[in-house]
Amino acid sequence: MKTATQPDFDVVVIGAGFSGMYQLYRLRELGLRVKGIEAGGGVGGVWYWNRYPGCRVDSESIAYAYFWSERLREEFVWTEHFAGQTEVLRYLNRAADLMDIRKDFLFNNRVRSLTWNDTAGYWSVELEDMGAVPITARFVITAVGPLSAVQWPKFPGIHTFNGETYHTALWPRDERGFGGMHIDFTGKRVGVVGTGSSGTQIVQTIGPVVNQLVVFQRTPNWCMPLGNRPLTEREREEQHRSWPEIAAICEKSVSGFPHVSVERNAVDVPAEEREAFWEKLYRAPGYAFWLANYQDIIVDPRSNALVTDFVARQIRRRVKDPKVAEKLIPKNHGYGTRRVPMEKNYYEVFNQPNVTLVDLYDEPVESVTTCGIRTSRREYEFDSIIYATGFDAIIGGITRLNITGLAGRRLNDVWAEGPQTYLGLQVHGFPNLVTLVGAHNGASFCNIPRCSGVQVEWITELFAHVRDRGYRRVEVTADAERKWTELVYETANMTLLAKTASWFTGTNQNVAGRENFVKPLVWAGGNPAYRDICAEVARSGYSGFMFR
Ligand code: NA7
Repeated sequence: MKTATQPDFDVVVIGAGFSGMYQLYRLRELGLRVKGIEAGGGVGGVWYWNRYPGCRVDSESIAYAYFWSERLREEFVWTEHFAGQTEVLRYLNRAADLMDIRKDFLFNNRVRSLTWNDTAGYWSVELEDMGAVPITARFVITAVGPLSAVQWPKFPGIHTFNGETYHTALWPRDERGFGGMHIDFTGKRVGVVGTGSSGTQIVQTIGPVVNQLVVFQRTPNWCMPLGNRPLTEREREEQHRSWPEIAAICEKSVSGFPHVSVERNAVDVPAEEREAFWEKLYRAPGYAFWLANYQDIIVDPRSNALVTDFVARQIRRRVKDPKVAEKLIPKNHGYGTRRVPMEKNYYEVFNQPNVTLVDLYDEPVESVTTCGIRTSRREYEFDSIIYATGFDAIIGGITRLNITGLAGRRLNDVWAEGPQTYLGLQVHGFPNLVTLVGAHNGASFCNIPRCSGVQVEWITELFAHVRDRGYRRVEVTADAERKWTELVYETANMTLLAKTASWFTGTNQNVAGRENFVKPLVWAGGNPAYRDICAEVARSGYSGFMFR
């Protein structure tokens, strides 16, 4: 029987995605009593839920993986340079087998609230499916990922539509495997709302088979060719042979991907040379154009204007109708300042006669009707509507946990003006709570499997420190939090990202009060710098942390 000061578990980890699974595994190895809670019916996190047609990773498969597991790297066969969702989820399931992790997770259960009990010195974790009895844990680690709080638009009448309604992030599952349920859109009239990464992938996938497609676009994005193709046996062998070099590039690159920027400024390069370089880069796979470009393209507005002009010309070249091309070209932000969706023939879909692009700035949605979507101009009738309207990114996954810390303070109130954290890992006044891949931390604007792995190791060291010294409580000082938050802003402000409305800066038209919010939610100072800072904090005996 548990006593008032003896919680059920040492640590509860919320989320069984890339980071949560590995974190739980490492803490279990330390000998801690651990429990995982996962809303989905299986492991995989974002790859469990997002099973829409065309869903695929935009990072090189081999580097979108657990770097720590040589065995997985050796045995898992990636079939494409950029794996599809089914393959990524299969990979994560194999990783779960190897870590023997499922036995420690409670699946199909969502956390309703987290409440700090200061007298007992532990967290009460209230679950949706556990009646009135919460479980208790000395520590809680949220590993909910930046993209888990699904959002729907607040269109009047959204529930009245008589046809089929889908959300990309809640796609029906095919219970026999790892993919989504096959839904035959052939010959159907389909509306897609949203043109982020998910919208782009779904539009290019179903565009060629539907009878009629209407794409409702609010903010256009600077989409880039992904350059995916099957991996040949020889390429696979080559990747394995050169793994140490690939890993070393990811280690030193700003973003944890196998792309490193060129140490020259675009403004200093002669126009002809620059143009030739960009032509070549535009055809290179993955994030090369974004991340292996000149070092100043998202720092110096003059360079950004040059690169933006180049990409706009590509869109004009690919889209036949100049009016449609202009609608697809972003006017309110430069290239690379928001997440760049990766595509294959996305722009060409708009050359098809059965595809219509609706610019929601010109023609806002008034309501969803029983037959389709009514805008300020007309009603569009559909058999199916697909919402690719994304997430309340970074903040939503954490605030939806309804966290109450010391003295009854709610995290949602503390963060009302934007997150405040120390290292993006802890919040003052919320003892023993760790936000893995949370706001302000180095893994959220990075190759998450790679960067979260580094963070998991750091947190594991912290827990070893706590265990070895018999501490029961870890919290951060207000001063450390203030300084870190300032540094996050300062660092991000050196880039154009910080000045652009996007999910990196918390802007969200669907959340009251965040419509015009533009504050950096991510550490934009690069992965190596973040790693060094964390290492230095550990070396100093965890400055900024208080232990008891
Ligand atoms: P994103 O990138 O957040 O895209 C969501 C899209 O939905 C985006 O185009 C939004 O336009 C649009 N949206 C959201 N709400 C509305 C409403 N109310 N009306 C019309 N349009 C709306 O989510 P994704 O799922 O595509 O991708 C998320 C991440 O996953 C991506 O960045 C990758 O890292 C992988 P807006 O831009 O807000 O004007």
